[in-house]
Amino acid sequence: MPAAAFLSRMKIVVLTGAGISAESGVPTFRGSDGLWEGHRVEDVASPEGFARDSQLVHEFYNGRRRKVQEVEPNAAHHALAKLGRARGVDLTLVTQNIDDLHERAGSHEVLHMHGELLKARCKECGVVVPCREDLSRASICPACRGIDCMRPHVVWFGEMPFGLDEISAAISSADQFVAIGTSGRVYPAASFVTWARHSGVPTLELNLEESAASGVFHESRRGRAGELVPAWVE
Ligand code: BV8
Repeated sequence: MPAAAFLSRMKIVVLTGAGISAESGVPTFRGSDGLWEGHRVEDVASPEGFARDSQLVHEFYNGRRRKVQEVEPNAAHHALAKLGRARGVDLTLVTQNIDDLHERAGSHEVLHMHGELLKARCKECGVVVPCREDLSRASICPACRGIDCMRPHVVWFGEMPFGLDEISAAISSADQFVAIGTSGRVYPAASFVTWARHSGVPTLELNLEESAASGVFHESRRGRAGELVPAWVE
């Protein structure tokens, strides 16, 4: 193999879910009753729910936005930031999470396929702005000056996730696909391991419990992300 090939970087795609932020104190979604912090998904994480009662939805996200600003990244976030800086690695970090803990641990170019809690978007003009405060019906768009038109910049059920083409291209040409802290219940993220297998890419799952996708992975390790991820990165 030509010398340059030995110098080529290993292409790794990592998908993270709520489990990687659990040890930071951010609640996961796996309520056995299928509720999200006591709310039906349809009521707080869908365009229909927002159209029905935007104040309820704002309050749901305002509480999560305040919480996320009180917590810190954990060892798993820091280990992935270290992996992203490793000379021999070309890391594509995709997250289902809407918190900013990967960035605060030092990761760059994080692909938030379900959007970002600390950003807001105008329904009328589409502008996306940083958002660390509570949103409400009274929120005014700083660009078009519209009222009651700001929404959380997150992907609700029935909405198209961000970056799917980029994610698909990265997975199909990866040397390894790794999922961390995800139950494999939400699509299309839950399909990524299948996309990887169809491309002959080795797959690894790091998760506290068996997930809906565990059987699809070549290898599945059980444990807390705060232990498994630093050990894997080492
Ligand atoms: C779309 C942002 C298409 C908002 C989120 C029927 C069958 C199949 C699919 C569907 C269907 N009906 C509808 C669909 C599609 C739907 C879907 O998948 N529904 C599910 C419920 C069946 N998907 C969509 O609607 C998506 N869009 O399909 O669009 C389309 C096509 C054309 C045109 C237009 C559209 C959009 C989905 C995005 C929804 N938004 N988030 C917000 O956060 O408020 S989803 C949200 O929930 C998260 O982002 C995440 O994706 C998901 C939760 O999953 P996890 O992250 O895995 O978290 P969870 O709590 O479930 O699991 C945590 C895991 O960690 C557990 O396994 C646990 O054991 C582990 N863990 C816990 N602690 C630790 C740990 N692991 C390690 N260490 C620890 N310490």
